[in-house]
Amino acid sequence: MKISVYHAPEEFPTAGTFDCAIAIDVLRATTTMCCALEAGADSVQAFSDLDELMTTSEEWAADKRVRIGERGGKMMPGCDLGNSPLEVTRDAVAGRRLFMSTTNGTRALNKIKPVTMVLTAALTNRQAVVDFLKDEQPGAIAMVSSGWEGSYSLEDTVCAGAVIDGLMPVLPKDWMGNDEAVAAHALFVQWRDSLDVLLQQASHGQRLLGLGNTADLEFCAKLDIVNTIPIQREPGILIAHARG
Ligand code: 3SL
Repeated sequence: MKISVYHAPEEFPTAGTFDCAIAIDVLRATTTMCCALEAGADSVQAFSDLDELMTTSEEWAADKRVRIGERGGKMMPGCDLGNSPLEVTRDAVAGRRLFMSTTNGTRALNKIKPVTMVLTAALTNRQAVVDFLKDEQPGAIAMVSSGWEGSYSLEDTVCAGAVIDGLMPVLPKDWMGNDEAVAAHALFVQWRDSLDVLLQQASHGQRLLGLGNTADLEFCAKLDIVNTIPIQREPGILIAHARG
């Protein structure tokens, strides 16, 4: 395995050849996705564009869909839920498709969707992702942070580092695909015991705290509490892969 980390979707090289690409948006899209699929959602369909989300989801019966729309941390009009992992309960999502558009997370997914193997990671499902990669042994892996509107985010980078740390015992000596991957691992090693504090200090953490999302932040900082990995079944549509 050779691992590269990209700090924003815009940095993902279109010409690169990867066997596996992983979208990361700890605050909060990829945390919400793994929680929703673990709670029994049928699938997640990701959209960059909200109008497209509305049009496509119209084709589904109202009791078979959940519309999740977020911009700037706030729920968008016409949607059923914002982007909180605490709201995707069994009652709210079981058996339904989530139609989801968020500021950065769904953009990252859109960017990597041509890759053969696409999954999403968060701190909450980190160990499940590590176990999956150990089983599948993809050669070249790209971890793509969602960042914030094209720029770096601490929480996504520390999550990439957490996945690398879990894989470390099985990685070859030349596992580092770029310098960002080495830096992501160092960030996780430094903060592994205080991920909640790191998320509170991160700029998007501050933004969410300002909007009153303290409980979401606490939840998103928890390591290895979700066993489900969202995995792409067809471009833009993710289903659950449960850890065996
Ligand atoms: O940027 C995103 O995709 C969102 O996850 C942002 S928020 O946490 O819902 O504000």
